Amino acid sequence: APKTVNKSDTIEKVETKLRPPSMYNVLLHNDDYTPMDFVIDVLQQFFRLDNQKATEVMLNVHYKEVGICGTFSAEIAETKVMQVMNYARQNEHPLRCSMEKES
Ligand code: TYC
Repeated sequence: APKTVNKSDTIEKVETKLRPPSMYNVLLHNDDYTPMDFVIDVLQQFFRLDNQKATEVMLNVHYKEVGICGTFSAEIAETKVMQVMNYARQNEHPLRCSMEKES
């Protein structure tokens, strides 16, 4: 933010415009081994989707290889990715989750 300063070094103006945070899509990736019911469980637990919406997102990923589970600020998106990856690892499924900056 530009600061304009006069000759006696008194601050005349500081830009105070606020920008909305960059947003990130959290993505789920298809694989051949993770059970469909486990993916539905992940979407309900970590993304608060109801059973119908979770099933729809899971099938979209199954057929199209990748799909969006939700869109969040950077910190929340990072947390979701970690939660999903940890939960998948604990249950010994190869499910992958990642994030991308929203266009
Ligand atoms: N392809 C998996 C199966 O047929 C199901 C699946 C869906 C796996 C979505 C991962 O992100 C995923 N059991």
